[in-house]
Order: sequence, then C-alpha cells, then structure tokens
Amino acid sequence: MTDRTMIIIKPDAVKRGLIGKVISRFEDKGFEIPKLEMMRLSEKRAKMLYAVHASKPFFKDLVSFITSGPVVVAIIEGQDACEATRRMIGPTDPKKAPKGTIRGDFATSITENVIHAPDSPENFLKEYKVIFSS
Ligand code: FUP
Repeated sequence: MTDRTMIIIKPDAVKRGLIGKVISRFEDKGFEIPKLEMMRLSEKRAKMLYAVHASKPFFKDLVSFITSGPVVVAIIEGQDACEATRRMIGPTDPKKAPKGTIRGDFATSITENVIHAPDSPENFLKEYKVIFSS
C-alpha cells in the first residue's frame, strides 16, 4: 500500500552534516520525497510533538535538544512508507539499534538519535499538523 510518513532529521544530524546521508537512505530505497524543508521548531511545536512524553524525566532535555538548532523535515511516500521508515531508523536507543539502521549507523545517544519518525499513520497525521499548521 502506498502511504506517506514524515521524518525529522534532528539538530545533531544537521550540525554533523548528515542531511544528505539520511535523505539518501530513503532515495536509495525508492521512496519519493514530495516535501522537504529546513526549519527551526518553536518550543510550543516541540512540546506538542512530544506531548506523550510530557510527564517523563527526559522531557525537558528532549524539548531543549529538538529546538537547539535547525531540523530538516521530509515527507516520505511509497510502499508501506510508515512501517518501512520505522524499520529503517531502528530502535530509539542507538546502543540497541542494529548496524544498517540509521540510528545504528549514525546516532550517538538516546536523546541525540539523529532522526524522528511517527510510529503509525494516525500519528503521522497528528504530527504533520503540529509541524505545518500556521
Ligand atoms: P522513537 O519513537 O523511537 O523516537 O522513541 P520515543 O517516542 O520512545 O522517544 C522519543 C524521543 O524521546 C527519543 F527520540 C529520544 C527521547 N528519549 C530519551 O531521551 N530518553 C528515553 O529514555 C526515551 C526517549
């Protein structure tokens, strides 16, 4: 099934010059990228994006990290895009992320883990609104 999802290349990856490498993974896998934008997330949007984690001890650090520099947001379109993207990014903790996954290959810590992607099509729609609503 052709569907859409979104990736956010996080500030650590943008600072380290990894935008091209991350985008290439999706191009190489045959996905279309109908939208691509560099932006800085406001604290308000960051808190909405990570609302499910609001009560967690790492929430403050997470919001401060994701707003610490520019991010790159890309829409990924193609066969089972949402599920395939989650597989390609790998587990949250880079220590547990296998080689060949984006986090396994590039991420340095559980907070600075290079990339975000929604875990379901429903969450993609919610997150798209958070990022792109005026
Ligand atoms: P994921 O869906 O893999 O991005 O992971 P989660 O939604 O569980 O977590 C979102 C973000 O919270 C992670 F990318 C990094 C941060 N986080 C921590 O900093 N510490 C934790 O123990 C868990 C998550």
